[in-house]
Amino acid sequence: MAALSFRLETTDPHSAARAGTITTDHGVIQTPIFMPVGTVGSVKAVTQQQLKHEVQAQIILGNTYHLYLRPGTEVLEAAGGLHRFNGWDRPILTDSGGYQVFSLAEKRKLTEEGALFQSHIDGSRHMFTPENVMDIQRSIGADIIMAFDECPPYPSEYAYARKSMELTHRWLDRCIKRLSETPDKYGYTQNLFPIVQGSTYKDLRKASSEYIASRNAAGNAIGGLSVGEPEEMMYEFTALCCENLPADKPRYLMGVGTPWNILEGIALGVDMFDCVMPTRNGRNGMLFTTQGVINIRNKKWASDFSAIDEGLSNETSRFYTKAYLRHLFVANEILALQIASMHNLNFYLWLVTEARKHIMAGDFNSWKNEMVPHLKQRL
Ligand code: PRF
Repeated sequence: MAALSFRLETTDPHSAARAGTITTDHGVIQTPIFMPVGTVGSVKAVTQQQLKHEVQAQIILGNTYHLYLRPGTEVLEAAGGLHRFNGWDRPILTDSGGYQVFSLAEKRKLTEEGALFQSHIDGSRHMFTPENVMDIQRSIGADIIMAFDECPPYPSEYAYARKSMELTHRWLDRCIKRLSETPDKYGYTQNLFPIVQGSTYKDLRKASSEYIASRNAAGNAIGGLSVGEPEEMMYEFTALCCENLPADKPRYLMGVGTPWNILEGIALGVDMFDCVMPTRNGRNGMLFTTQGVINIRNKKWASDFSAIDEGLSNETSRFYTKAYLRHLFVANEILALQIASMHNLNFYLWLVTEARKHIMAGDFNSWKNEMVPHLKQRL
């Protein structure tokens, strides 16, 4: 089995957007791509069959933090890895746990060695280190393993941001060492993506991008953005990182974002995105559509018998009406969450597929500039 490879197919003449192909042992990913988040090994309210056949997701995410706490690596190893456990036979990427420890766990403490924390489930005590986080991701069976990093909050003082970035770099070296000393767990190649940090300081972001680039990994990620900074600032720092990361490796912007954030990210040279927004906001009744944003709980949809989104070809988005979906939300029906999640994922996958087509056609930038205000409209 072979290490992940990236083939750059087309570069947009009027922006930094690219179309490419990532090849993994679990199949090919066409970029730019959006990766649905399956925190505990399940994309909430959506089945693996729906993800594959209707949403046409090419890769999904899992979280080390959640999967380690439940069901635990013993069960995952006994199953033969997460692919066998949940039946998803396409690529899987796992986030490394550090970010989740700081957003979810109780009583966490950071040291040079790693992160001490108490489980949000039962209060039990655990320690994540770069070494055991690599071992856990191997056991989960991720095709793409994220390095163990620290994501500083926004805003952070310069001195803190620098120390944190240096710690992330030292942790990266420990991740690389550990992976090189341990074999792939299930016969296919498990690839490490390091993560750029550096908060909102240009010199730190540049230094971190250069350091990460020097490790010569199969792909690289940009972390520490979309943590509360203004949108324009996120774009500025995404651009700076992209400019300093190698062009011949995929670039992954972690935890981003809205449909317009994704289009702007693509224009800046990002190839991969993930976000809970389509599923989480969907469960709250917020729908992203080809015509703009809808709050489906609003009374105005009560007798609107048009399809959820005529602009998509996916069955769920065309088959059910806005009035019916509103009714399901108002009546607190479980099906509301399923339809809304499916629709939003259909839309996100449509968005990146369209972006790819326009990059290939050479008119991505003008299309993007038209789409951004259009998609932001509140209907
Ligand atoms: N690091 C990791 N996961 C992440 C982030 C990060 O900085 C972010 C920030 N947007 C989301 N998910 N490991």
